[in-house]
Amino acid sequence: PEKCSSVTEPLRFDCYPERNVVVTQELCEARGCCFIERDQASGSRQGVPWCFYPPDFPSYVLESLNQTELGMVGLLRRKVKAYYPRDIETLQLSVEFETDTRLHIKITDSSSPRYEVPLQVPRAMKRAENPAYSLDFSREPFGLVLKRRASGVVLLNTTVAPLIFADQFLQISTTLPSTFLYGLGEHRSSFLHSLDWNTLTLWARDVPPTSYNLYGSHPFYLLMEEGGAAHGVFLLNSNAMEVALQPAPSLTWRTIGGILDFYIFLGPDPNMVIQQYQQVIGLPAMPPLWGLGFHLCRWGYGTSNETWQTVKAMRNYQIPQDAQWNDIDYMEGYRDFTFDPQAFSTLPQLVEDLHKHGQHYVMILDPGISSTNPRGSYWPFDEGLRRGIFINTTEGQPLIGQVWPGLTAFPDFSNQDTHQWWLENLKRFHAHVPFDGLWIDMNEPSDFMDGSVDGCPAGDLDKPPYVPGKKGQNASVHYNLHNLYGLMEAKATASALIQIRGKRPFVISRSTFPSQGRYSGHWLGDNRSEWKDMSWSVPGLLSFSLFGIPLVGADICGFSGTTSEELCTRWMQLGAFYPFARNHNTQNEKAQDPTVFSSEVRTAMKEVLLTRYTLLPFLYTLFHRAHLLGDTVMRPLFFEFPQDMVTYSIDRQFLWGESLLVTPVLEPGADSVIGYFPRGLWYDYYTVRSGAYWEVGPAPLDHINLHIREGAVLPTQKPETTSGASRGNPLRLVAALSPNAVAWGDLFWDDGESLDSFEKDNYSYLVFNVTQNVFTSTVLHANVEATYVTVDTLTVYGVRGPPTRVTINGEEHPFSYLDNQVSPALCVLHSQPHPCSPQAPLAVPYVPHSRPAV
Ligand code: MIG
Repeated sequence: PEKCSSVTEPLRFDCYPERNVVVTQELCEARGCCFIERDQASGSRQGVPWCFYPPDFPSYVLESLNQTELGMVGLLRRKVKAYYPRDIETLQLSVEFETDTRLHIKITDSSSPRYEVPLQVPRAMKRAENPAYSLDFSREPFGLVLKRRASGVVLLNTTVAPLIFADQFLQISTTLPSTFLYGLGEHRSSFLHSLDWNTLTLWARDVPPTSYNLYGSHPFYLLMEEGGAAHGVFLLNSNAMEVALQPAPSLTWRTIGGILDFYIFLGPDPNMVIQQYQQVIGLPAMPPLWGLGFHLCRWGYGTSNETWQTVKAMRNYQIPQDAQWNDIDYMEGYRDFTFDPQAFSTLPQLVEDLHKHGQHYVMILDPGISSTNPRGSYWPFDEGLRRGIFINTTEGQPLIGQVWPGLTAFPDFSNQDTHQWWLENLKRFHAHVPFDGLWIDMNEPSDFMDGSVDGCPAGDLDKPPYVPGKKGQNASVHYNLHNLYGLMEAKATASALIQIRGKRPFVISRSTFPSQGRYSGHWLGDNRSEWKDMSWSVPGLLSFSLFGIPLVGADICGFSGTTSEELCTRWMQLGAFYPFARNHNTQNEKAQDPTVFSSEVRTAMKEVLLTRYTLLPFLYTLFHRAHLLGDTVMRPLFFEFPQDMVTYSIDRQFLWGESLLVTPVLEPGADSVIGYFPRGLWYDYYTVRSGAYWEVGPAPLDHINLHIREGAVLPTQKPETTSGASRGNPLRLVAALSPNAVAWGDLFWDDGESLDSFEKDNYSYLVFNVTQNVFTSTVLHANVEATYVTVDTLTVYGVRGPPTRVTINGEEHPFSYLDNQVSPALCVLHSQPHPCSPQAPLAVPYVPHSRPAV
């Protein structure tokens, strides 16, 4: 019919998304939809749905809309049922104008409560006074149209397809103002998503990174509007879901439970969108300084002594290492809270030795608790059973699945009693093996069985009417909570670490959900030792910057498969700039830690780790800014250059903060690398050279290209082989002048590990400024006891011609001049108003400490 052919292909919204069904005209029309087969001859594209909604498909009608204190509340009614079971007839729409840049839209059953994600989100107290957005409604069919006031750009328009709200199928579609869409994890994909009929599933699963859904679930996207403004949309929903992208451009959210609970963030720049998102989900924890050092791990250290040998070899070659890890090998029979009394008999001594050398120990824990031990021989299970803290089947018995130790029960981390039980287990183990951090794996949760020993019970939770696209698992009895498992386990684990060690917790989790950054970092899971896997890590990690989890890394040199010397060298160079830097390997593969390679390669690896350690004060300060403000640490280029659309698709380079550009080699056999240098001056980190636009830089095997952006002052430090030793060294400040000779930078510094040092005022914060040939260091906050720090050099990049003289606090000083760099020999400067500061401290308010435009 006419009404069907009038819908252009990009605007055909799928009325029959079910897989494993051959959609016939009959099936399609039974749903009241249009059926038009793909006509290849006419150039129709792959992915265009054959069965789609006609414009008059029955949807909800907005029956009433009333003002409330914070916004409005409306009633939606559906007169004609849609085609999924238990369609909900009347819905409540609530809109809250929470802040000028944040809008909250919630749609739920108006008569009975439904499952909502148990996440504490801040509530607004009063209605936004001057919102950056305007919202219009369509009554029949119901729809929302959201605009950015300043530009008139339509950010959302949900009138393009019907709203469906059945008990186990909720769907809403919208147009998008551009195709520059990011986020929606966890997937392996380019940073910029394809909108070419691309459907992404969000359901936590234990599968090696492929193009399907992975370990975590992040229903959040960031979109760059043409013109440089950005907005973000968060659907607070933890059920299995799909997001269907199509070239209109448009997007469909399709979830199988919960409610539709949206937060929309108006930025207007991408940094602000991510800050605003984190104001809702929570700001990330400040990691301990040692967590930013280099970590070494592998699956398959046969013994504690073998592990120890590696640590000793690293020390022997003076290669930086802050933490040694153990995988499941250390356990006895893969049981949590045990260690193998033979193979790992010296584990306590190893940990003691690490501590003696200022190093740390991190071990793995899996959630599955072995359930087959004789009574009385395994306290974690016996006690868990006694306290009733395991996830139960519908019959009320602990659900038994299978993981590494064999049959296992799964702790229910949505129960506070489970947190207490987890803490007690960790405490008991810590008394023998005083670990410092925890690695929580398999917490999707992963189960080697399909369901449980009893299979999957019948019923709507295990056989929902609609199953989002995924391979392998069926939705289980924890239908609503599944995607939250990693988050809840991380919360219990971080809290236990605080109670046991009294210091900042360090937790790395495989499964994640929004607000995870408050409790843990993340690694990208089981990649392969292949070049393409190395390049996938960059977009993978950048996505987690959007998700508010700044402490992220990928297995350096690759997990499965066999690495090569060249790949591992390049990967160590890239990995030295992962916010969380860990080399990890699978079992039965050759060792790939830096000590096993030729001296040339070993030296290259050592050098780049020393560069990381040199930059630790800068990196640490970026983490403070993430913790305080929600800034990103590993940052996409377009965050700094939102007007430059070339940057929108760049995911082979990234920044640390706003000013250090990393251009890794991601290909074999390279001796140069091409990078994009957005407008402005970029100074080569090693040799002072300015760049502009696409440029080829030399990249011999022992070299990674790093550039400092004009206008930055980087606090660096002479490196040692542990962060604890480095942090005692004086600072070396590097100022990279802009063409008008100004620069700015800052330093957050504290003891590196005590809890809430910022919140408790036990830190120092310094701001560095260069203007009119004067470098000024200003102490905005000082806690000398916690943070004694001195400066021994200042290097200024970009000085035109040798200066006639350099004075420090009015006194002439000797200096060196080379290649437009001036390095005066500096006096000592303390973390309090100090003699090197030639001017009185500037009256700069402490919060927010953002960088002035240069
Ligand atoms: O089923 O503990 O992603 O890093 O080495 C595999 C063994 C379980 C998966 C993790 C990987 C770890 C491995 N684990």
